Amino acid sequence: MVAQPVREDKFSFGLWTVGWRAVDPFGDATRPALDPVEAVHRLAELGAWGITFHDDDLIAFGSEDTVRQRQIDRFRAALDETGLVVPMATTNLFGHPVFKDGALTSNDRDIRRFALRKILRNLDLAAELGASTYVLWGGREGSETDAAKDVRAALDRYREGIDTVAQYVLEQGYDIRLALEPKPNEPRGDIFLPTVGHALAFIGELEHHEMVGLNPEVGHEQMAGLNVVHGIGQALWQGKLFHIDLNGQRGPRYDQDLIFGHGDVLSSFFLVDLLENGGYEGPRHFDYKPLRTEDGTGVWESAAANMRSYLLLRERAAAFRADPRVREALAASRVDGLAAPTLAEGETVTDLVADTGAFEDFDVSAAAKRGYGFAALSQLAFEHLLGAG
Ligand code: GLT
Ligand code: MN
Ligand code: MN
Repeated sequence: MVAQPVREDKFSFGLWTVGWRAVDPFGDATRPALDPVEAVHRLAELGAWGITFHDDDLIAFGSEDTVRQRQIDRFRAALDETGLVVPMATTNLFGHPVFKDGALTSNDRDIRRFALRKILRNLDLAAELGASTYVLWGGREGSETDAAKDVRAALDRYREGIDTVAQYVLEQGYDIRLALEPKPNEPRGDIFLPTVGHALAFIGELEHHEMVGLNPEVGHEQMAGLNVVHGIGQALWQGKLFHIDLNGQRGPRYDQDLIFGHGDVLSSFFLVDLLENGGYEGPRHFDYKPLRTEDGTGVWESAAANMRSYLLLRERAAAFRADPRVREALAASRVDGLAAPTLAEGETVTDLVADTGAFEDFDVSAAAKRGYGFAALSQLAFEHLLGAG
C-alpha cells in the first residue's frame, strides 16, 4: 500500500501548473480558466502542502489596485481555510510582449527598470504570504542571434538585477532567499544561465551570493542532455539547493513538463534517493503541465499522480537501501571508499611523494584488473525500482 500524501511530505504545486489552459504554439486553450481559490481547495484535498505562483497567475497583468487587493484577499482566505502554505513565489517576466527581449537583460534600460519594479512589488506580496524562497527563471533572458547581445554586458546587467533584488530583501528585512532557475532554451533560442553549472558559477560573482541559490528543474537539465542527479548533487554539495522543480522529460527536445517519473524513470529513482538521503529539506515542488488532452478530471488526476510517483519512488529507494544484498553489492563496488580522504590525516604532499607504496611499489596491473561490480549494483537498483527487490 503506497502512503497517501501528507503535509509533512512538503508537496507543492505552481498555480500555473494545474491552471495551465493548454495553449501551445499550434493551438488554442483546451480548458477553461481555473480560479486560484479552487486550486487551493483541490490541492489541499489531495494532500498537498503548498502552492506557489507568479504575480500574473494570481492577479491579471495591469489590474487596478482594488481588483488586485480583492484577489489577494480571496486567495489568503482560501489559504487560511485549508492550511495550505505559500513556500515560494516568482515573477512573470516572459508573458507580456514588453519582455520579448528579456527583462533584467533587455537591451532597453526602461524595460529593465520596469522589470525590477515588477519583481519588487511581488516580493512584498511573497513576504506578506510567508514565502521563504523567491524564484527567478530567466525565460526571455537570452537571444536568437548572437548579433543581438553582448553576453558580457548582459551578465553585468543580470548581476546588477539580482544584486538589486537581494539588496531590497535585506533592506526590508524579509526572511527570503533567491533561487535562480536554469534552462537552456525555450522560449528564447538560447537562454542565459542555461544549466546548473552556469548558474552556480554566476552566483559566485554576486555581491550577496550567500542569499542566492538554485531552483533546478529536472527536465531543464535533461533538455541540455545532462545528468540531473549529478547537477542536483553538485548544487547540494555547494549548499545551493534552495528549491527544486520536479517533472519528467524525454531527452533533448521541447520542454515537456511531464508528470514526475513519466520521463527518465531510473533517473527519477536516483533523484528521489538523493533528495531523501542527501540532506535536502525543502519543498518537493512539481512544475509540470497536465497534458493538453485532459479535461478537469485529468488535471486533478495528474496532480495526484505527481505525488504518488514521488511516494512510490521514495518507497522503492528505501527498500533498495535496506536490502542486505544491496549493502553487500555497495561494499563490493567500494562505493564507501570514495568517502575516505585520499591523503591520510596530517599527510602532506611531500609525504605522498615519499610514499613508495603509492607509486614505485604500487601494483598497477593488479589494480587495473579488478572489476567494480557496478553492473550487479545497477541491476539491483533496477529490480527494486520495478518492485522485484
Ligand atoms: C514557466 C517555466 C518554469 C518556471 C516557472 C517559474 S514559469 O512555466 O517553464 O520552468 O519554473 O517562473
Ligand atoms: Mn520550472
Ligand atoms: Mn519546464
